[in-house]
Amino acid sequence: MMEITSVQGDITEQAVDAVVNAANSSLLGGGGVDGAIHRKGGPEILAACRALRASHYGKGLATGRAVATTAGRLPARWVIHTVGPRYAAGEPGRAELLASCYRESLRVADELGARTVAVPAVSTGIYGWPVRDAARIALRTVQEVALGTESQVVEVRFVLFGGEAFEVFESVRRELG
Ligand code: AR6
Repeated sequence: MMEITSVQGDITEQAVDAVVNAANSSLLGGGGVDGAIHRKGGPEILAACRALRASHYGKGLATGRAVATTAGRLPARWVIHTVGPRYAAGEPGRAELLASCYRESLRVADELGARTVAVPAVSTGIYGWPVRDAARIALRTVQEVALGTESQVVEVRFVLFGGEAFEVFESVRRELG
């Protein structure tokens, strides 16, 4: 049984098996969640990302995909890096890519044997996706995964940075039932 929960807080402080990072295709760091994860997790994460680039992702990680590294000094054991799409109104293909971020991240989590996973609101910061729309896509997708697979993951915890984003997620949760 996969439970979907949500909290307001900082994803780098979550005591879970894996945290999902809203990365970019370079995997070499950035601002927002990505910056916070690398800052708090320390250089081991960047070293692992560089190694992944050298071994498997010479051209970078494609949008909608996910890949795991160590979590360095974070309380979590793994960071699952995913690349969200930049928002562009009227391009439905991008919603599918955003959904793919959650599906792929949870698939990787299951492969790792993670039981608890913290996820941010991918694409809703620097990539500009409106929170309510992104929340609908994120929650629907995770609900589908929860119903459709035999995953070892028992908790998917949405971690919303601000009170406003948290309230929007809660209202979408009520809306979706
Ligand atoms: N914990 C939880 N949520 C956070 C945290 C945190 N510590 N910090 C920010 N957020 P963003 P994106 C929220 O910009 O839109 C980077 O440069 C934030 O309020 O982190 O997918 C990457 O390298 C927002 O709601 O990710 C990429 O280049 C959400 O996390 C680009 O940004 C996502 O915001 C990715 O942009």
